[in-house]
Amino acid sequence: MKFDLSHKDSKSSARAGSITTDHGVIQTPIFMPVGTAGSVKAVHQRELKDDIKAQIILGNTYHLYLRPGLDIIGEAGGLHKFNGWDGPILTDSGGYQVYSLSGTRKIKEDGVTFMSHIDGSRHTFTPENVMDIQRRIGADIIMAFDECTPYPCEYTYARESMEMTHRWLDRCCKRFDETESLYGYQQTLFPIVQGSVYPDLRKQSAEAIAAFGREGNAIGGLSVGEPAEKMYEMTSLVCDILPSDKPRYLMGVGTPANILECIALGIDMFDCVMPTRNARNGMLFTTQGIINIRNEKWKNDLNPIDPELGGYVSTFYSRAYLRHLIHSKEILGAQIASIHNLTFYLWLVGQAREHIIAGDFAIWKEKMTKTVSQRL
Ligand code: PRF
Repeated sequence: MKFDLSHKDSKSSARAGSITTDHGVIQTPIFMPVGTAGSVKAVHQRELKDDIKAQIILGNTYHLYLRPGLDIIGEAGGLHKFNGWDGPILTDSGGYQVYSLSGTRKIKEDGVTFMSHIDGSRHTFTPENVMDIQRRIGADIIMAFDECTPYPCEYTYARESMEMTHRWLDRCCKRFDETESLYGYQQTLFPIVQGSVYPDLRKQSAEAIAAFGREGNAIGGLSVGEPAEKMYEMTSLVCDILPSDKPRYLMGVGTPANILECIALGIDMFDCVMPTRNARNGMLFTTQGIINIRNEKWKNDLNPIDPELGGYVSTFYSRAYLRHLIHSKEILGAQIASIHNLTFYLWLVGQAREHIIAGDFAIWKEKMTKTVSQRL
């Protein structure tokens, strides 16, 4: 993997760059659509590439390991071959899903024992086997095994958890470095900063993570229910410590406004289920603001979903038709709304990038934040 920074904004910490992987180049800042179980829900791979212009997608270790399992993914030649997405892929480590999805789980120094949310079977994730599993899934960027602390979180718990995440990282790096890619292309490991909302812990964690000297770094444990101001404060503090010549990935963030703010703080990569999950419930992000397409207001609106955005579904289908589909629980409604929202998210980070390059990012960001946050 190679990271090149091409532009730095003079009035904020925003930057534009590119990440080169063996499956293609990613232009940053970037948003990564979430493909939990090897599929971005309701969107097929050609739409991801041609309509949405996704440059990298996410997969989840937890889900893929439980179903369909590693044997078939391995037999296919890795996740790219299995799901037909030949661009870059990043897999999350399970360090978040294990806590949010599996019912009973036991966290110990060695690892986490949990029950599958699918059939209740018992499994253990350790830093070592999570590296092996991600080697087998075959993502270009794989994530360290961490504990994402909840919010709120007692200081002592947050400190002990962070320290364990650092010890786990040491084990992840050792295992990763003594193993090789199974499919002939490079993989890289990103560590994850934790520390809840405590500035001293975040500082400690960022320094510890930076010292590992990996090719990119992530920030976890945010967007878990804390006020947005806290998230920005922690992100800012951590970005100031993480090396500027490596990509910074803020995990699980966020709304369009969150993304613009965090680009200004120096984040290069984002992922979030919001554009796809909210699409299925009728919440649309547009260039003019937020639309709840279920509202009566759109019943007779035959205008395109978002004429300004461009892209096939956003300019071809009307608001009234999409409203009808969502109300009728038609599968097509979820498809159109998901493609639209993801197209918008990719457009937003693409615009941010252009304005960083043009040198007017700060002014553009203030205006765009207001526009995209307003409810129509
Ligand atoms: N850790 C991991 N994945 C994550 C998070 C984390 O803290 C978050 C927090 N927003 C989202 N996804 N491994």
